[in-house]
Amino acid sequence: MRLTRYFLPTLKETPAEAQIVSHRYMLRAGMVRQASAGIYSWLPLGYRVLKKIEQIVREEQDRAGAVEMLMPTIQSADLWRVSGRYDDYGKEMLRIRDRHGRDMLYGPTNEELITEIFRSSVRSYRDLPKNLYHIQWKFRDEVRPRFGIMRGREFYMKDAYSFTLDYPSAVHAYNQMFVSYLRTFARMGLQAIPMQAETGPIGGDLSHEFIILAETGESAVYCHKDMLAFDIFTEDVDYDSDLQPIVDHWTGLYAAADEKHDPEACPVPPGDLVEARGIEVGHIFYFGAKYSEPMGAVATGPDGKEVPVEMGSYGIGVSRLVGAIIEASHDADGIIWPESVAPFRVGLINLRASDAACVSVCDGLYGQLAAAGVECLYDDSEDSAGAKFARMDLIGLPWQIVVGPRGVKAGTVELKNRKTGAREELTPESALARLSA
Ligand code: 5CA
Repeated sequence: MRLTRYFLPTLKETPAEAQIVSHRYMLRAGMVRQASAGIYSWLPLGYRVLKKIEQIVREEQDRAGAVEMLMPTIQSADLWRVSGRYDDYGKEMLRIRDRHGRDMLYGPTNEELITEIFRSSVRSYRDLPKNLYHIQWKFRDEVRPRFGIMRGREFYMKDAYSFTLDYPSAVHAYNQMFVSYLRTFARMGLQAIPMQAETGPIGGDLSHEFIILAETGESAVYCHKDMLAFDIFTEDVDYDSDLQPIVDHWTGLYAAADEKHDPEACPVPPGDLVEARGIEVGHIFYFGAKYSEPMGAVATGPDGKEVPVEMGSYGIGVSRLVGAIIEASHDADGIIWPESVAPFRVGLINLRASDAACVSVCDGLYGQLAAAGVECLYDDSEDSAGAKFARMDLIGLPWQIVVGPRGVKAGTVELKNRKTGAREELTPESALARLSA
């Protein structure tokens, strides 16, 4: 993509309303623009990152055996009356009345709707287990939307719902999501710590939040210090095998989110307890028959008896992850994207857009990178060298290729690694070979 054709409205000044670094950099890097409180437009650069994260989430859900579908954002209030949550959800739910006077709502989550779909189609244990998910916008009328997309009112979530016949298979479905979450966050370069959690309006009695430690995190969290030294989880897993040993390993040491932490009952000696702040990027729940019972979602078991199905739900904050990754990976100059979610892999800077030799080298590299399938943002603008360097550092692409008149004369370009800052002079061909590898 040529910068002169792109839309990258970067800001020089730090917007006054942004209190945390991810919000500041997302605004400055032209990734999002606030439409109204807690509601954002995703500008091209931010949208590319959102899509990359979404794709990793999708691949790992699919790998774990979940099946993708899409439910609407607007739901009928009727189903929520049956589950009892139409009243329970309170002011966080955005309620809408259609032209016929029917009560509708903008979905804050989808337990009711998926249970309704399930109950009308599945009758027998032979159709179980199932795990259905979608990646869809949600709306929660948060009292205090803040920190940009981190706590939005409209936000993008992956939510999966498992249906099983009995408790052991429900635990297996829970474990599948637990393990897939470890892999999902690891692929984004994040160390996510599973912590015991309260279930709030979703309900149930088994629940873990996946937390990224960050000073700016909204949640106070507590964990055994040895958890911080766990290697991030990248193993290839057979999701049909017994996953309990992996889950036991990750839940063997104490880790709890604020509402679940009881200082009196905490088993960790004070010297070993880390008190920190964290960002909740995922939350998984097992809630048995909480929805299937009142909504009549039943299946017949091998013994011919009808029972309400066992359910769990599993959320990932896809849009929140964009901010969480920035909180975990940045420096004073800007964002440092992990390769897996970077909006482009390479930023190609032409230091002298008016110089025919520089243009020729850049155009050549740009064409060859495209041919090799390497995503490249090509700064072909007339801006000053300083402005170009600052912008490229701010938007945080993993690699920069800098092409200037002096190097071009000597037959070289400069390759810079955004994360380490390491720079190397090499021929355009070698730079290309390195990035295409
Ligand atoms: N139905 C369940 C699981 S699918 C559910 O809704 N869980 S949740 O309430 O915990 O939300 C799932 C994830 O969405 C959270 O872990 C968080 O990462 C993200 N999330 C929740 N509220 C917001 C918000 N206001 N802004 C951005 N992300 C949010």
